[in-house]
Amino acid sequence: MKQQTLAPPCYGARSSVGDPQNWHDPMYDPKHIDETALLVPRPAWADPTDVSNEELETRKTHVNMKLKPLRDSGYLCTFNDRVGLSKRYLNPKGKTGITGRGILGKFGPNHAADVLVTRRNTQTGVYEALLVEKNIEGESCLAWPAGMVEAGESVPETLKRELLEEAVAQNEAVDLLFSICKRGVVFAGHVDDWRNTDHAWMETNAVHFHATDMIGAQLKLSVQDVGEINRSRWVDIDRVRSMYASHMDWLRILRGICTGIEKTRIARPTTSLFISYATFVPPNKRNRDDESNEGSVYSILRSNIPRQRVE
Ligand code: RP5
Repeated sequence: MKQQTLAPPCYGARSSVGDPQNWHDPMYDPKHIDETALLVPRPAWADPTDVSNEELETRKTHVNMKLKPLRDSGYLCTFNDRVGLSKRYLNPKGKTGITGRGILGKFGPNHAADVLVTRRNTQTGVYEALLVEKNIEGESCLAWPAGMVEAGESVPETLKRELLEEAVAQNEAVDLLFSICKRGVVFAGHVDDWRNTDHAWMETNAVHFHATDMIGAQLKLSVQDVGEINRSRWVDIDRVRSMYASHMDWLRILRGICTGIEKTRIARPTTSLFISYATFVPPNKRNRDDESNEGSVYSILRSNIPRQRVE
């Protein structure tokens, strides 16, 4: 996983993790990194360093695609770290080699929203994803437009704000995209982000919108957030090989979904493009294990984008 092998340069190399789920491993000797604690004055998005578990326990985390209070998640554990035994909320995907928050703002889950827009290129017939080239330490990395859910914001609000900041200009096509092109939640849960630590991790809602031919043609590429994004562009969905954090996993899911859209389009060309995701999930894949996986596309019909606040 990236959260055990990659790290922003300011973290240096991560300590060895061993069995990621064995928090009581006596050999585990993680580094403590809390860059956020050094910021003066403390930014509004950051927890105070002494935030208590009592304060964290009511915050929401994803368990099997559903938001639950941290206190009901089972992530609280007595952790054997270098300063002795302490009770902490721990990264649900296991040890990372780093304690503290790293460069994340909140202890526990840090909530984001990712907007996954696809279209059919009417000239080539190819299915395309609306991606950004994210500036990561001076290098361009392909990613879906995305960002943190800000205080007081709902996930749908974040999705639209981030799409407009990172990928397209506001016009009627954007409003139509959000009002009539929403297909479903492709993923909701923990993200394999290189900033994650044992005590702070990214979670997201990755929501898919498939633009009709007309809306897809009318979306105008534009980047406001030029500090973080080098450019936005439509990319052939079959030609992407690697992406930021867990983004490639969602693109792979959408390849299957676009195949389903194409089959429906050819079979019933005059009907609406709306089809259910379940239509193209192979029945042999729909077993109980898949359904219990966090973020599984197979649970899509049971999930909604949360309108409630995530914290
Ligand atoms: C990832 O970080 C999420 O999937 C999302 O794409 C992104 C949000 O963080 P920022 O890019 O806004 O810092 O984990």
